[in-house]
Amino acid sequence: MKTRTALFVLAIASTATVARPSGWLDTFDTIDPSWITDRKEPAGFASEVFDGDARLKLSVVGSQQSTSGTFYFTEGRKRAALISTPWEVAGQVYIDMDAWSDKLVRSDLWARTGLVGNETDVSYPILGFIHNDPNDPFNAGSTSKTWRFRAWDAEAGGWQTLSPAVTSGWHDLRILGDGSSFRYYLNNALVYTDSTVGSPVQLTDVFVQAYNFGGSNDYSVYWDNVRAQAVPEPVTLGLAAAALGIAARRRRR
Ligand SMILES: [Ca+2]
Ligand SMILES: [Ca+2]
Repeated sequence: MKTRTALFVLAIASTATVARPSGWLDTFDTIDPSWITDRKEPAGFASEVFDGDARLKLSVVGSQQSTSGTFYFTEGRKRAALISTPWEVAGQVYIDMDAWSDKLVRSDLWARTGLVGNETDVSYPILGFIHNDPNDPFNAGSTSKTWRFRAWDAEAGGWQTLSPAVTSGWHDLRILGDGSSFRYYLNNALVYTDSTVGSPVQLTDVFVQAYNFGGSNDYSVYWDNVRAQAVPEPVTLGLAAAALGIAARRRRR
């Protein structure tokens, strides 16, 4: 009877894991209509074959820079992803340091946590890269431009420059929200932990954004395999393990 009780607990725990929303993975074979403009529509948000596969090509045209203020210099789209904690937002971005050596470039993967339609306690975890001169950010001709990976932590003062050096090629970006922190991973290595994440921390949206520096500074960035998904709940797994342990002990008696 007690073994049955333990197995029942296990069944409940397993069900809880399975019943969590599974999220989505976007391979950009086409552009899903769920992607909607955020801040300002970029010059291009299209599916294009690049490096052997269909990718998202996000294009910015300097002459189309917004006249409504710097807030709208950020251009891109967002897609809803309603997933309770713990969640994971990830994607791959291609960086071409040679092609962009004379360009100002910035593109990021964003997440939004909080309640839908309510900005109270909202957080925007962001992971991306930039190429510009931090002391002369809109000057493409500056000889002091640098490449940086960055994470956004509002409570820590904004952009945090990450230690890994930028290299050309594909990079895996991942943000993990576990309820008490946002953990940032670059190419599967933990590079930043934000422990001031507010509450609630339910994931609501995922964004792919670029920045319009104006002038004649046009560029396109390729993204692929952008995804939002629930990750296994450690507490639930712990419950399941405990139930298994109880069942095993009962059987031994
Ligand atoms: Ca693809
Ligand atoms: Ca924070």
